[in-house]
Order: sequence, then C-alpha cells, then structure tokens
Amino acid sequence: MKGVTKSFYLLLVFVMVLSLAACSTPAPAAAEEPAAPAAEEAAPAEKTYQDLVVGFAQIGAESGWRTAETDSIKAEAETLGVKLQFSDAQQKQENQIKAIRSFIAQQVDVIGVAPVVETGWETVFAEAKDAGIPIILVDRRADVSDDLFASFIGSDFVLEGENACMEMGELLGGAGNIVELEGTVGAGPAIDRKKGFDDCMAANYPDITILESQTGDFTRAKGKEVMEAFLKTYTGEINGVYAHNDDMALGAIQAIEEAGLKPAEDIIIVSIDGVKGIFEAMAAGKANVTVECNPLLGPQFYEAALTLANGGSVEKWIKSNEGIFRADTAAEDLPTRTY
Ligand code: GZL
Repeated sequence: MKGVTKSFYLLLVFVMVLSLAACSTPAPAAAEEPAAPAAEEAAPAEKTYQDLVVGFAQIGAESGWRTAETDSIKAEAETLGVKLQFSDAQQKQENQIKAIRSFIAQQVDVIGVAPVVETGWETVFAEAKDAGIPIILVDRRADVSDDLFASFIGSDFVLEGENACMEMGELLGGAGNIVELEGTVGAGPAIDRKKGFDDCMAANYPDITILESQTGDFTRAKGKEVMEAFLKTYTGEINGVYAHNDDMALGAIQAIEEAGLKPAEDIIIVSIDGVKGIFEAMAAGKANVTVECNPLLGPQFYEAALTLANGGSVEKWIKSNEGIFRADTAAEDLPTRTY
C-alpha cells in the first residue's frame, strides 16, 4: 500500500508543478499586428457640377429646333452651376474646329459638339483625346472611330424618316407624287432621315413617286425657295411634301399658299422636329404631321459630362425618346409644347 501512496503523491506533485508552469508561462505574445499600411494617397475628391468646366461647340441658329437646343444647353448650365464656354459656329465646320481647339487650350473637363456635317473630325478629336478631354456628340453624329468620342446623345434619325414615310403613305392613300426637302448636305440627320424615308417608300409604297429631292439646308427661307422651284417645275403634279425639318416645311407652306394652293389639303405636309410653329400650322389646318425630335438635351448632356469628368463611363448612344403628332390633336398639344 505504502508504495502505491508514494507514487500517488509523486504524480500529484508532478501534476501540480505542470499546472503552475502552465499558469506562469506567459501566453504567447499575440502575433504582432502588421503595421497599418501607410495611408494610401487620398483619391481626388469627386467633381460636382459646380466644379465642372465644359466647352460646347454649337452649329449656329439655323432653325427653331437649334435655338431650342442652345437654350437648353445654356439654361441647364445656369441651373446646375456648370462653367460653360459656348461657341456659335455660324454653320461653319472650321469655326467648330477652332472652338474645340480653344477648349483644349483652356483644358476644359469635357467638350460637347453638334457636328454640322459627319466628316472631317478625326484630327481635332484625336487632339482632344491626346489632351485627355472626352468628347460628347450632341444631336448629330460624326464619322469617326468609336475611341474618338465618349457618347452620342440624340435621336434615331432613320426611324424618324421611316415614321414620316408611314404617315405620308397613309395620308396619300398609298399613291401619288411627292417632293422632298433635305437638310444640310452631309449632316447626319439629313443623310439618315432621307435613308429612312426613301427606303421605307420603296419597300411599302411602290405607287408613291418622289419627283425630286433637294436640300433646303434646314432653314425656312431656303425651304420656301426650293418649294417655289418645285411648284413651277411640277405644276399640278405634287400631292405631298416631306421636309427633313419643320422650318423648311413652314417655308414650303408659305410657297404653296403664294401659289394659290391649300397646304395640308391640296398638298400633304409631313415634317420632323415638333417645334411650336408646326403645331400652330397644324392647328390652323396648314400642316398634317410632325415627327418629334427632342432638342432639350441639356440635362442628359451635363449628366454624362459629370460622369466622364469623374472618370466614369456612359452609354455609347444615349437615345432620345420621341412621339408623332398629328393635326387632329395639335390645338390641345400646343400649350404643352416647350420649344
Ligand atoms: C436634329 C438636328 C436638326 C434638326 C434641325 O438632331 O440636328 O438640325 O432637325 C436642325 O431643325 O437644324
């Protein structure tokens, strides 16, 4: 028994020594926390609209639509507190190019441009790209590679032409002779509205003939002048006019009345834009249809500009949504029109 007792006590002492050692052994030092990384360089503060400096190279003031767009670009800058450098090119591409170079020299954050024609922009757009300044195309496209512009904000002009075609075909009962007043030669909307309309006519209305198509340069004066010539050349043959914008249609209406004919009755009038003047003409029974093309692009333009200025990306095509307006509702629509 004695031997058992002795071993027991020896074991007890051993266990007690072990426990004391465990208690007295300092806990392993907590692993060294890695030093907090050096504070990363603070990212630049996001720009706000009030920080934004934007250049806008506008075409000119050729139509009511254009002046409505200019009003939207200027008014929205005022509302948002954006610093806007605005230039009016008086319809000349070389003046738009000069304006873009001046915006680059001023190191603006973003450049907006409504290209008067589709071609001739590669060099100056590349200069903006080299300067790190994004380009936004507003209401008209440019024939350049995708890397030379950040976004196109504007309408589907081919669809506008197709809509005008279907309205004209309906109003003529599927047969008759028409003349076409085209926009500025080489301008995106003129090229596409013609394509949309002419292709749709060929596909859907074989009994409607386009007697002649000529540019009226998107202006009322030129539209009147060309319509006068058409009325002399095709006396008594013209059943309808398709004008690429309302201003040329309003000029054509004047020419038709001065020739002793009734616009919208003797000659159907279909045009594009949706400016107040055409609603007044439709309400007075002098025009039949306008296909809307929204010029109030200021809000979308500055939203995209701010995103780009903060290093973000935007959709390559920010499309405008538009309607078709006819004479039968023009009087009630007119008070709601804002341009
Ligand atoms: C369309 C715009 C056209 C309008 C015309 O986006 O470029 O130019 O239809 C204007 O009225 O002159």
